[in-house]
Amino acid sequence: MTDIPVVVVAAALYDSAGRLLAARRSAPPELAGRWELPGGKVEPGEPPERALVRELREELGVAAEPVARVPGEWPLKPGYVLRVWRTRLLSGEPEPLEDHDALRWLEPDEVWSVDWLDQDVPAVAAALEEA
Ligand code: 9L3
Ligand code: MG
Repeated sequence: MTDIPVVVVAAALYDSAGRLLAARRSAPPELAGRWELPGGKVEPGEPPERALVRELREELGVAAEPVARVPGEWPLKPGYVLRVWRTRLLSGEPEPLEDHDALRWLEPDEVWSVDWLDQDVPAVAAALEEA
């Protein structure tokens, strides 16, 4: 057992039109159907921003660049915390390659129209404040 939480990194990913990407989880069953900021776990020794770039390539097939950390940290299941970066899409059109079954680009007035994971609600709100 360790006290050090596993960091889960996620992207507030914006396109050039200023729309925010939401991704619908396909697993695990208790989270499936809910929407999240895409991302995943940092591997041991991996810099978090590199982990974020890797996760977006694996999950969505895109190249993206973290621009700024969103201040704050949000608890997930025990032993896990969520950190978020405002992230810019560099190339590629996101596709749900892994762990998701739908993607949506949200206009600013649509951001609260999807059923975000409870854990992601404060993170999305904080990302919008930084916009
Ligand atoms: N999680 C919550 N919000 C997010 C992300 C990317 C992840 N925006 C939670 C879901 C899982 C855990 O973190 O319980 C690990 O995420 P993943 O590796 O299954 O994406
Ligand atoms: Mg993931």
